Amino acid sequence: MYERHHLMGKDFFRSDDIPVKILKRNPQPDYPVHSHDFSELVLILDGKGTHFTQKHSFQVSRGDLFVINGDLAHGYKDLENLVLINILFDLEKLKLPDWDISRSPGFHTLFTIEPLLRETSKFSSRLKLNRDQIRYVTGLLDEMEREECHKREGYKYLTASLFMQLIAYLSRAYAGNAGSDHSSLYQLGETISFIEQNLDRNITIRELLEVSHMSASTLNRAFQKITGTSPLDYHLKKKMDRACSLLLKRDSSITMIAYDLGFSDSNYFSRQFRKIIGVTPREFRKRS
Ligand code: RM4
Ligand code: NI
Repeated sequence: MYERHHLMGKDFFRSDDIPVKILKRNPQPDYPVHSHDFSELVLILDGKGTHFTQKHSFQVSRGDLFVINGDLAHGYKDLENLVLINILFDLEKLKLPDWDISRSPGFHTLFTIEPLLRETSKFSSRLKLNRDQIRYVTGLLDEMEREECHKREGYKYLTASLFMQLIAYLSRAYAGNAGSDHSSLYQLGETISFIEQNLDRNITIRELLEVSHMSASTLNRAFQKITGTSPLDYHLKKKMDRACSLLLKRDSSITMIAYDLGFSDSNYFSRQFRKIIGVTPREFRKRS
């Protein structure tokens, strides 16, 4: 058995620096199972080998791109000249603006769904970049490395924007590359993006089954694993998150906010809000 170890962000990102770092492994040596308190985006450039988690392993080769969420234990073995680039990052510390990325199915697939379902063999697929995509992505990564090296004025700001560019590009690539083998993951991404785009009304489980192309039990199980709740509860939770940000803006009444989120009865909205957030919308607004 390997000894398990935990890598710490503070050993890779300086405290006054931006929590994004490019690490080239040429070659990547066999590496025992470990976890991190940061996440890792991996692009395989050359060679081959086995990437493994505690329950599962898969062969990697050029063009494979996947995200390892911090607490997932993983490692590499049986490597033959494996060359890869790691992008270490900490999304919580980065605090990037959301804008429209949460509407992108590819984004959800790559950054939430895949990392969480990687342990389930049914969902073992991942994004594979083609030659042009690899060229584009390595170009962005080279630029990020140069910024880090020279640390010229505004380099943190620029690095954050390059990283956002990378995320958006890969999210799009997921849509374009979604072949049959990873379509079930991507369909889950589409389902989450459908939910995000329909916070202004009620949706039915039937609609979700249509978007996901899954049976009710598969969809439910996958959702439990990804979000810890059922799809409809997740929708409600997202509505309430939006309600919170609308309440903070203070430019519309509680009744208006209820209507904007598809509630025809603002008392019912307030009760649901309280059930999920713990206080009524009025109290929430008063306290903040
Ligand atoms: C290792 C390997 C690990 C990564 C560390 C930082 O060589 O690629 O996955 O977490 O580097
Ligand atoms: Ni790692």
